[in-house]
Amino acid sequence: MFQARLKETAALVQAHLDATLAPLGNLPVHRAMRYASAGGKRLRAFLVLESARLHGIAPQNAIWPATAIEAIHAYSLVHDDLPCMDDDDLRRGLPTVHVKWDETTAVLAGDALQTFGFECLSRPDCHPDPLVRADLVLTLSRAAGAEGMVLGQALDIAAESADTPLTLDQITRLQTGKTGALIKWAATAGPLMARADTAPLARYAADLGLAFQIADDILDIEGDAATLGKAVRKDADAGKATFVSLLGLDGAKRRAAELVTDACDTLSCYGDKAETLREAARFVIARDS
Ligand code: GRG
Repeated sequence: MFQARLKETAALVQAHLDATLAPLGNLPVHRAMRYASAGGKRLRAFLVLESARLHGIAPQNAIWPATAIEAIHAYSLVHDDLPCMDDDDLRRGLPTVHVKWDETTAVLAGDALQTFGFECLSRPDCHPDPLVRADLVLTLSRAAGAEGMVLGQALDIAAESADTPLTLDQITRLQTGKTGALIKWAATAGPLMARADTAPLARYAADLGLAFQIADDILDIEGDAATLGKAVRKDADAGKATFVSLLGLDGAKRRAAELVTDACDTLSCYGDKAETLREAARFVIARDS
């Protein structure tokens, strides 16, 4: 069920991105936006659509926050790949934007994908109630910004030149921002749109986000570069503290499995209706890309 829903999500989001980005021109920045927002697993969009489905939100409304979160995620990857950040040549199996075009185009395409994400949330088609739209914008701004993803990225960059490796608590705080904040927003988009309690899905997503990052650290060691579509062993070779370096490979796998069990238990209030989200949590630590 989960694999089918994820595939369905990928097709829906791609079609929606194609339609909404088509009216833009054909300058390098526009082509780079289309290029950078194509592909990927679409896990964050899936979380939006599934949490919306759980709360009875119509798919034609939920597709807007699903597209928004994938645009913001794409911007973060384009900027993360820049030479001044993680300096990567390969993303989703293809040359990164600054390699295919140049750094200026990559910075601008990332900037424009970010503003496009917020535009998606602000459009009346996203939700009939302007207060709900404003709340979606407010919460995603916080998740993506200086208290969320950008904070996580800044802590990660600061750690590279620190004298001592980060502790487990520090890595957890860093990753809660860097990877976790967007995942949490995606999973709570449904209750936000329905003006319902976000707490159960926020707890589920906090565990899921950490499990996702631990799985990413494990894939950096055990994964295959061709399957992942990006370089591997970058963290290990740079001597960076990760969940694997701190917990060991087996310890990291055990911790990820515990987090997934906790994430699934948190959804008990939704009963069987949340089974696809439970499957998603199990997928996050079993994935090979
Ligand atoms: C530049 C402000 C700024 C932030 C960048 C998210 C991020 C912060 C950097 C990405 C670096 C990275 C590889 C982090 C590991 C976790 C992660 C976000 C992996 C990529 O997400 P997936 O696996 O990618 O969902 P796809 O391609 O499937 O969308």
